[in-house]
Amino acid sequence: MTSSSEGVSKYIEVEDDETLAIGYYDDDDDFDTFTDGNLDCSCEDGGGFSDPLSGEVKPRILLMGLRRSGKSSIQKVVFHKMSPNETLFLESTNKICREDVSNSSFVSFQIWDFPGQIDFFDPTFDYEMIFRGTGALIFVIDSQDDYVEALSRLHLTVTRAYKVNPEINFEVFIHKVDGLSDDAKIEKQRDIHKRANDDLADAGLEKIHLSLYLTSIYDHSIFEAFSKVVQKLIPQLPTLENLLNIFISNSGIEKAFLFDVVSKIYIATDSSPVDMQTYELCCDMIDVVIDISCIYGLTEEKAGQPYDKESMAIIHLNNTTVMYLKEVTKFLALVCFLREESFERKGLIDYNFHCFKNAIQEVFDVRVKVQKNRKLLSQRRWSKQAPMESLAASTERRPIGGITCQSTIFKST
Ligand SMILES: Nc1nc2c(ncn2[C@@H]2O[C@H](COP(=O)(O)OP(=O)(O)O)[C@@H](O)[C@H]2O)c(=O)[nH]1
Ligand SMILES: [Mg+2]
Repeated sequence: MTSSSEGVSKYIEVEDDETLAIGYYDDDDDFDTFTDGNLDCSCEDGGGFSDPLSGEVKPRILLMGLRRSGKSSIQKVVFHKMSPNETLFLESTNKICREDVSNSSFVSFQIWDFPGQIDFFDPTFDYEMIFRGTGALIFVIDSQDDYVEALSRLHLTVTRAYKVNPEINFEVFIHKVDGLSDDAKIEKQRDIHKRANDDLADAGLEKIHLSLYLTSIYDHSIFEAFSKVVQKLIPQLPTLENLLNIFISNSGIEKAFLFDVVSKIYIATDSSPVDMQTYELCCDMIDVVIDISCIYGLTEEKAGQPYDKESMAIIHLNNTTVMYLKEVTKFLALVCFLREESFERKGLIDYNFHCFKNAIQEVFDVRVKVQKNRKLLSQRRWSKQAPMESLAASTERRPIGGITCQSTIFKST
């Protein structure tokens, strides 16, 4: 193990950005969620579009597109562990399915699965209300089908949504690409991108940015695409990336991912590029850990979780690379790639990991502080009796300002 005296100490600052933190998380998502939260994946039908009075809702991710394009399959495969083949038997969706996904402190949103398409001219359908609280709109296009109608629907949906809420991230999944050759995939993506952008330009809306992804439920592409969509909704993403960068550069690690174990969405990675193979290996490693743990780790007498504080795994690949998985929180895992010679300094890596974990905790603490402060403000705002002076006083007592992780010292050799 490398002694701390040789180490280069680094202090990192975690800035709390109040404006970014606002509006993304539910009020009742408190510290418990970080340590002892429960997976909440209840499904309900389309009623209850209205936001709670507090105005604080999880960001919405809308799944839209023509019928049979694969929307429900995507949701079932990513969030319900349905096997891709089982989606063949999915019944068509006839009402909006709303689902809360609160796997961890950083992965918290609602997914709305739409039946076919919205009829924007139906007066009983309040699409303005839906778009107002939306963080991301995923438009699914079946790449194995003729996509002319899908493109005109995409244009209509995006332009309507943009008028209501210009902050929405527009994500286009060119889906079911499993049947296409690599060349055909690239060509389809280019063609759809060009046509969709031309349509927007004709309408004078070239400032709308569409992000395109090639996806299929039969490989990891759908998880990777969803990871990118979710990351855009995590206000703390730059801080998490920064922490990962510092962690890997001081530990001799080549690549690190912070994974939400339940959904296999990676919520952050360091700033080096991600290649699909590495991501797939991480997903496989998580599956191995959970499967082995479920089969051999749990006993009937001793109830427990397949993933807990003790969870860790080391896999030596035949190309002198080591994969190292460690538990960060009940729902998050860090998966690292490093060379065998770097892994000899495991003590240093573990020490730095300990610092990294503490820093994540501090980022979360700030978020909780911001939320509590906002909850207080919101309660006061709604209470007519509350005098303005006491509101100001309470804000002063509970400042939202940034914190400095002075305790976080990463070491390197
Ligand atoms: N080949 C292929 N088929 C898919 C994929 N995703 C979904 N499907 C199939 O597409 C059909 C329609 O899916 P569904 O989720 O019901 O579509 P929805 O109407 O948009 O919700 C089902 O038979 C799925 O098995 C994919 O990635 N590849
Ligand atoms: Mg459906």
